[in-house]
Amino acid sequence: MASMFENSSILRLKPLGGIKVEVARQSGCGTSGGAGKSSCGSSDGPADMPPEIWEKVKNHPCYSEEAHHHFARMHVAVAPACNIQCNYCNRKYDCSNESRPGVVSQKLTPDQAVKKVLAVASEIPQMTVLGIAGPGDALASPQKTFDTFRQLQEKAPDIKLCLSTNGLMLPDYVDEICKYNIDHVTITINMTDPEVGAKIYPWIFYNHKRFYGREAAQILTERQLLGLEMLTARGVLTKINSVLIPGVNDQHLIEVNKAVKARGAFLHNIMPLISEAEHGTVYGLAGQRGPSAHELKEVQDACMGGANLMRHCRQCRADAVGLLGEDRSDEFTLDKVEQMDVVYDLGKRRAYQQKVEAQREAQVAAKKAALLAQGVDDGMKVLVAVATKGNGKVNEHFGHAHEFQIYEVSATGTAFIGHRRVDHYCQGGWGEDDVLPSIVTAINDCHAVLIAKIGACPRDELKEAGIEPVEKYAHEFIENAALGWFADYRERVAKGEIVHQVRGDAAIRQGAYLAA
Ligand code: CLF
Ligand code: SF4
Repeated sequence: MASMFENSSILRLKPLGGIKVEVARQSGCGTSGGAGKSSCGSSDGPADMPPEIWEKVKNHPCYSEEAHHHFARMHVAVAPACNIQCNYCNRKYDCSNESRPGVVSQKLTPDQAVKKVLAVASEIPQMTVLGIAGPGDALASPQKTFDTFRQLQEKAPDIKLCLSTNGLMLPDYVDEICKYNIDHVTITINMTDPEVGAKIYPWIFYNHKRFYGREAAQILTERQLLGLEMLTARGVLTKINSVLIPGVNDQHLIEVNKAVKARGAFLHNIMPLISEAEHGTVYGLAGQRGPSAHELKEVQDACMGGANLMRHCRQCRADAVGLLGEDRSDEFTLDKVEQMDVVYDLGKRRAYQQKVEAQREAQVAAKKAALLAQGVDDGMKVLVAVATKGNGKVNEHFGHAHEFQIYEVSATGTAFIGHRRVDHYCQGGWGEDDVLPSIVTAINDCHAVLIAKIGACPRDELKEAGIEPVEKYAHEFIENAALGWFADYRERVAKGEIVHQVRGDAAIRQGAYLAA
């Protein structure tokens, strides 16, 4: 057998450049690196990216922050095998309540997967993206993966196809990816330095041989970066997922961000390590901790100005169905799908998408009007927490929220900066008092919480903690509501009715919650 280096792509890295790299660089939503531009998905849409790129991302809930309020994705678990070992992965562990990559309840054949996708598409017109993200690696089971994509391209041509891979086999399948119009590919890249990689990957299986430690990491990083370059050259949008592992790759991810930007990555999604002993992973058993939200934000902020950052990832299961942050996979188990009367109604799906378009236009107009009302920018910036159940509106009751979305607001605009998961306060008719302090802690760096409704008890407790509960903007668009509240807040400060206080990030520093 030829040596690894003869066979590998290591020595064949082509120089960067080419028209597609240029497109990606220009197009990213937010290359400016300012706080308001860090996350993909400006609702301004085509104004800040070429129309052909907007067309690809506008209905993709992961590639557009704004789209994730309106559109759903689903994953089908057709790819059980993997060709590398990550120290944070254990696919044997399964729990239907667990939400993290690699976890699934049912593995599917391509035919079963296609049936399920059509069933979901007929029930959920907002499902616009089908992803294959495991539970192993999509390209370690290429026949199953591409058979699924091939069938779907024929039977559901309006659904965007999305693939997630560790990148080891990516260079070998770029042609196949393009053949099936897979417009979006995610590569998990946790390092570009094999010394760091050796602490994350004990082994890889490549060219019929197992490689260990530094050598394994060297092959992996070179294959990943080559695959990224090849996709960029073919005009496929790529997102890089990186798992932030404190003490292992936290500082190094800044280098990773630069390396992937240089190769045309569209987005960089830095996610916190999920690590618990009961998951049975190497890291979990060794006591390797995940990052606090503050540590995560610090690394994300340090990457500003590089590849555009995604901050709204919910670290989905490999069989997730629904809007990001919700999981409706229970409604579409195989036995339920078998009983369903599936009608793939393209007209119904298009009508939903047109409705969203109209809503988006209204949302942009409302935001513009709210910005005009802000007056001079005096540099004041605050965070607000928002309870929403979708459609980009403040439309969730405080007690029903299982997460709060956090927006930074200033006179120049709003920026989504993350979400905070919480336990439900409302337990079917009564409030769970034990839960309230943890919710207050989770959002205690915010000046206000915008909700559709709130009861007297949590209202008082929030006020006591200096967080203003605001129902006034119920069912309004989030950005409009946040800007409206902010204008009112500044006016009260200007009139001397209240004193503006800079709220600290004590909760974040305590690591009281994670961003995902
Ligand atoms: Fe799935 Fe991934 Fe496609 Fe999205 S998820 S394959 S790009 S359709 Fe999205 Fe889920 Fe985060 Fe992935 S929220 S884990 S980034
Ligand atoms: Fe697990 Fe994915 Fe890593 Fe494979 S590449 S070991 S499936 S996390």
